[in-house]
Amino acid sequence: MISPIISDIHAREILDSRGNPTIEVDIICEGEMLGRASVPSGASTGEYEALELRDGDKNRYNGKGVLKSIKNIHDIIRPSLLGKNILNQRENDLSLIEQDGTKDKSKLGANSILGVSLALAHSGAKYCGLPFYRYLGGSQSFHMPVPLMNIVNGGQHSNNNIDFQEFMIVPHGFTSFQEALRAGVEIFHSLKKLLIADGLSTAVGDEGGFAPSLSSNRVVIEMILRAVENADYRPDEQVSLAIDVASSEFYDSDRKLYVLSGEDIEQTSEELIDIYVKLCRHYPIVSIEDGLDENDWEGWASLTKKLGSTIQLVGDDLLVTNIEHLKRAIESNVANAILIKPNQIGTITETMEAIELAKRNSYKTIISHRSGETESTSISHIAVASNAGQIKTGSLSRTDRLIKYNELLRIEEGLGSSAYYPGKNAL
Ligand code: 2PG
Ligand code: MG
Repeated sequence: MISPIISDIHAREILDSRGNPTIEVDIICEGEMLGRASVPSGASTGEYEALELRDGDKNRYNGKGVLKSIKNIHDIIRPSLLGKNILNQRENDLSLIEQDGTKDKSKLGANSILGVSLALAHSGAKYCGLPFYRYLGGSQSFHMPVPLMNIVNGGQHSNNNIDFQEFMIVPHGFTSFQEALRAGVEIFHSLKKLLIADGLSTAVGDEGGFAPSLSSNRVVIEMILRAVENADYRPDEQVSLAIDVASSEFYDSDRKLYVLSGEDIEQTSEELIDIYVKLCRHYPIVSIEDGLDENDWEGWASLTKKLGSTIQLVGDDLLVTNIEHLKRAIESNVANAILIKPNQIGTITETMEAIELAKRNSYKTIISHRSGETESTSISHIAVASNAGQIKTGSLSRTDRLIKYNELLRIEEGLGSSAYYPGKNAL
């Protein structure tokens, strides 16, 4: 039997779904590669996310190379972990955090650290002969996540004129993940037919959702609801809607105004909140993410007061998977759900801590991909391991997105009769 002692660590530069370089790390024990992991990358990143280290050398990959990050892994992280036990995940993660020593992991790069942390976790699972979710979560991991599927892409993820970044369908009225996924796929194809009938583009954006030029956010919502009905599903009862506004991308912080250029309007926080209240009154919206800017805590408190008891209000750029930000939100009654992105914080240990803190305080948890993804299925496993309840991993096209759904199908099959699809209870 192989020993769980690290004998080598090897990192390489690979490419993500947008064709940008990213990190992949192998953990080697006794000459055998036990665990491999890669790191995703965001486009609409939060100001307070841990730092993604890139080379800045314009002669390679437009400055986006990650050779510095790889050098940090080989020269600094590798020597410190050689001889350590892969099973001591927390201890190893804490030593990485300590070695970096900065608040935002800017010395070694959060991408370097996460690559190693995740690869260690994968090697632990392999060593124990367990599926990754089982190794991470233990015997009581059995909740399949409700998917928030981003079928229309706007904002930073496309070149169209839609201000809100993501329009998602939430298939909650089903008894298994498999059936929920099928509904999502059928609605996606039904939407495609509507777009074609209206002479609109069916080209897709970064997360595999359609990116047509439509005149307003309302028009997008109405079209999606028609697609739901045409696919023979009942809006609200079976399938609801979720939106990621990603409003920091269009917030003018000097003038304290949200500039919705697609709709040609400028709104204060309160005016934008009013728009959300009206949208929620008219449409079956169950979740709004980053409805206000990451620094607009006053606006967020007001938004939470107005809508927090009826829908899910998700902090992504606002909370950046960081327990310090989450604690502030809990203390000031801001948001009621957190988006969990491992690369916003940099280790698997801190990721699990953020989920834990959220749950203890009745905040909902949504495990999330990034708009730039790899063939990794880690987040599918993290979602089940933590019984998170929800996952956000894009649309129903493009393998970088579907690979996560396909892995969830396998996990559900593996769980057999113990699998539980929480549906609305997860929201
Ligand atoms: C988001 C994400 C993922 P990005 O804003 O929630 O959908 O986008 O990875 O570009 O930050
Ligand atoms: Mg977001």
